[in-house]
Amino acid sequence: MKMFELIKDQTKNIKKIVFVTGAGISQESGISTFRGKDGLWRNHDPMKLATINAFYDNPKLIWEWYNERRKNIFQAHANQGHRAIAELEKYVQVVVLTQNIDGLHQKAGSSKVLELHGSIVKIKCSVCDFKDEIQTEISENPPLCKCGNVLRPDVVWFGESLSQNVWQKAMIFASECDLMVVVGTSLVVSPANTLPIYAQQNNAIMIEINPENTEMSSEMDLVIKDSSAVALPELISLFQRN
Ligand code: BJW
Ligand code: ZN
Repeated sequence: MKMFELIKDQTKNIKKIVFVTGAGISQESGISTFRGKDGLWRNHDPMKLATINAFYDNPKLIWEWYNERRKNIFQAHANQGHRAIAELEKYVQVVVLTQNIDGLHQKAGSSKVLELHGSIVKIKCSVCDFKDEIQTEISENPPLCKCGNVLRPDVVWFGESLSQNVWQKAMIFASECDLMVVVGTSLVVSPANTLPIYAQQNNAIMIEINPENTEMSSEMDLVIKDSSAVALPELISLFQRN
């Protein structure tokens, strides 16, 4: 691909790469994105479902949404995009900062993945400290904790803080990288959408892979307006030739 030639000469100097990924990277694995035309779930706006108030109002509805997503995610396979990122670890230091809860980067073999918004396999009590990981379907709806209160997905909803431990590390990785590749995210949700700013402050090379423009597109050194399953293997091949 012609556009990648622009950074080809610079790949030798790149030691640390950070990928910031969002729902778009898993779109080609059959997992819906949040915004845009395929973002609706049974006429519900995911942006209204992904809140703690929606959960307290109707835990059964929210669990129905997550149960359908669990089923779909558990049978999904990593795609060429996830696999290309995992492959790149053979050549250079790679960290993945993902907003996705689907675990597909890990399935593809990436070893350093920080899950900013939690994970589909994790559940926790809405009241006590109970936490668990469940790799199967959950039949009870809503599932209850031993303490009698409702269990919830251990994911980060609007108005909730990210795990401070995960976020601290994410900021550090972002501010120390030489190249940041922002893939398949609309960059509308904070604080994840501030990660490119930390990389810019370190004068990192900035690349975006997204068929659509985002608010950060004009700040990028290179914008690849293509799907991630097509663009990522091309990008990674530049490092393999070194
Ligand atoms: C392709 C492709 C292909 C397609 N190849 N690309 C007012 C009130 C309260 C809070 C706020 C407020 N104003 C701002 C806030 C903060 C709020 C926020 O940012 N809101 C904005 C919407 C305005 N953020 C938070 O609340 C965060 N917490 C926080 O800030 O704590 C401090 C705080 C405390 C108290 C009050 C206020 C602040 C938490 C955010 C949690 C987000 N959670 C979710 C759900 C996670 C669990 C789950 O998955 O169910 O995270 S929402 C949803 O959005 C999910 C995603 O990770 C996240 C980002 O979406 P993403 O990944 O970018 O997906 P899309 O669909 O938006 O974009 C897909 C992209 O892919 C598109 O660009 C396509 O073009 C592209 N694409 N196909 C490549 N094949
Ligand atoms: Zn409990």
